[in-house]
Amino acid sequence: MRRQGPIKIALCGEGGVGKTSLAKVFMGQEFSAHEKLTVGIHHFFKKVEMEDGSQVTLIINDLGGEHRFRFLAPIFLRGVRGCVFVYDITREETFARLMDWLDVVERTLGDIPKVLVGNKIDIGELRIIPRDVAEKFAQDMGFLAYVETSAKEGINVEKPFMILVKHILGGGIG
Ligand SMILES: Nc1nc2c(ncn2[C@@H]2O[C@H](COP(=O)(O)OP(=O)(O)OP(=O)(O)O)[C@@H](O)[C@H]2O)c(=O)[nH]1
Ligand SMILES: [Mg+2]
Repeated sequence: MRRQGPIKIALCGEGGVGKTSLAKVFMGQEFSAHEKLTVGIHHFFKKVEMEDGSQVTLIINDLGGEHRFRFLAPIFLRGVRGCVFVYDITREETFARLMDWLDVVERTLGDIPKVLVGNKIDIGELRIIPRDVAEKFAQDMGFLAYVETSAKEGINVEKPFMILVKHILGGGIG
């Protein structure tokens, strides 16, 4: 089998939605209720094993969601092959502002594989965005999938990353 170089994936979304928490839990680190806001860009590295037994290194780029870091987006997105867009199911504006993130990514990278994530389902009683609304949005905007996650409870944390990698390596098969 052809040797596969590292695959770069970007985490996009507003401040406080749980991007860093998802990345850390995906890395095998413990969830922190006191995760600090990300200043600038962070990189995470993770080796994953595919179904055929081959190993692939993922580089996860994590950008602070606060608007003052947005000028870093072109650097943050350089070489990225797929994007995970995260919003918080309990905060309406984090869903509304997905459009801004889609614009930034599309302007920089064109149409690349993307997965939509609704995080914090462990506090589902505070949910504002109904699941079917997010699913429809994901379909309309050409996302490969919509996944609901909880970094806190470790629910579905690997799934969005694995959907992307499989798609990227399979050249189209999700
Ligand atoms: N209940 C709950 N809280 C979460 C979850 N994921 C993250 N949090 C909390 O939400 C807050 C923000 O999480 P971060 O991972 O720092 O969010 P972020 O998207 O990286 O934020 P920025 O770095 O500012 O862009 C922290 O207090 C986390 O503990 C989750 O699945 N459930
Ligand atoms: Mg962060």
